[in-house]
Amino acid sequence: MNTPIVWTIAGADSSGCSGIAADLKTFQRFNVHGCAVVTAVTAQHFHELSHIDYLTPLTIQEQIHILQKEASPKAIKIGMLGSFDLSSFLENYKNPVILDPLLQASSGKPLFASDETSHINNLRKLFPFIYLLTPNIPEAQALTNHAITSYQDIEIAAKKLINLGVKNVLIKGGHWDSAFSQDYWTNGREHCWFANPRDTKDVRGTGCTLSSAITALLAQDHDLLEAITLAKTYVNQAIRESTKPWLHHTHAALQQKDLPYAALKPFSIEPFVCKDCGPTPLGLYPIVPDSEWLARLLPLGITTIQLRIKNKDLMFIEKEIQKSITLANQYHARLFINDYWELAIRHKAYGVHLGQEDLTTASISAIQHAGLRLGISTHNYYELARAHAVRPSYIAFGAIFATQTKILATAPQGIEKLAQWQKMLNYPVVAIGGINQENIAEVLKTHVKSIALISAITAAADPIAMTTRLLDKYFDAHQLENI
Ligand code: TZP
Ligand code: MG
Repeated sequence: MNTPIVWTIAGADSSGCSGIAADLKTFQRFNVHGCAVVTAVTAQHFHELSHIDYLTPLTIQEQIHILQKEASPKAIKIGMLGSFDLSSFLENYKNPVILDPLLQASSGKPLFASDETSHINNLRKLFPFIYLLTPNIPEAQALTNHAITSYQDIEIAAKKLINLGVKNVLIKGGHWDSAFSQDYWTNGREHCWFANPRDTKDVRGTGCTLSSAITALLAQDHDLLEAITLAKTYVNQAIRESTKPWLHHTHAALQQKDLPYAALKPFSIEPFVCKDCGPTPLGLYPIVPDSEWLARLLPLGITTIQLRIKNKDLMFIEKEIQKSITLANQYHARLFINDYWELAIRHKAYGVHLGQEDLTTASISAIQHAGLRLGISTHNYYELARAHAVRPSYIAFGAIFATQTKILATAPQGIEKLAQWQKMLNYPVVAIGGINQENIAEVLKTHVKSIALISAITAAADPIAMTTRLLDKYFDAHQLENI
């Protein structure tokens, strides 16, 4: 694999907790090669900074100049800059630049050479070249001249920073006094809150690590929201596993407990947890377009099924939902209604299945409070964080393989990633997309307990024989697992 090169332009921290040291450890963890342009040397132990020596513009310029000759970066992270003027270099640089606009060390010492106003003006000059700015709340206040005392103030400050020229801003609320540590992202058109229960541990280097993890992930062509989600999960894990003043940089697999909740609104309390689907795994999970299919499949021993009707009039849909609920009840099967959550509530279906686009339009709390189960489709970690914020009854993940049934926005996920998600998540995972009689055994080897299928059943020459065969394969795999 081609290892991307990334740069950090930042200060050296003798304690090894933050600055270049944190950035290089993070780059290593995310499998990118990190080059370091040192702007300053700081004398620090874990809790105190005693001295800063800002390197001369010539020394900084020469590091950049020689690196440009054979280590051109796929992304750049900028931390402590002193008073060095990077604008003429950034003007000609086209890949993503992440600026972590440091103003103070954790110990409170200023991290700039000039007075604060000229330092802020120097940073602002760079804004038009910045893909992502990652200030904490005091930095966002100083950069915008806007006091922040509420979530709304954070949104206003972010907007101001966008108007000052940065393409994206992530304001880190980690230093705020609330039950959740919440970061706010916006590009001026869309926005998202990333929330985690606050960890009060006093560890250093979290900000540097977050911005360098995002940098590494962008260099690997992840989109920004995916990069933020993964970087936050990593930092949460590194904080949680730390027993020292420094972060525990680790290659350990990501865990659900470190995943942020991602939502359009900030959190004040833990999200409501959806009703679960009971102790019996969801199993083979056909997705069908009408009630006749339920009549055909339920007698075969199918215990979970989804009614997914697209492009039909509402009268037809409501009738089909009613018929399907009656059938499902008759066979004690778990019926999920795709999209039509209001009808599902009205007619007391077992559950609702929603896609990501529905998360903003459906009333999730109405579904939850009516006691219906809720399944959510996901295709990446950001979507997983969005789904996690509504604590669903299951997570559908796909498409595992190429499929003709749906035009996919993303490449097939593959078996390996499915296995990772199955390990990482406490939610029941439903594998979907391109699964059929040839590959179902391979999918079941990941230990997923539910397989959703459309065309393998609905486009089969003999759907009943096919469903029976797929059920046999499902139970064979589970018996093997239970031996
Ligand atoms: N979501 C992800 S892939 C997919 C959906 C609805 C289609 C699955 O259909 P098939 O025919 O089982 O590949
Ligand atoms: Mg939908």
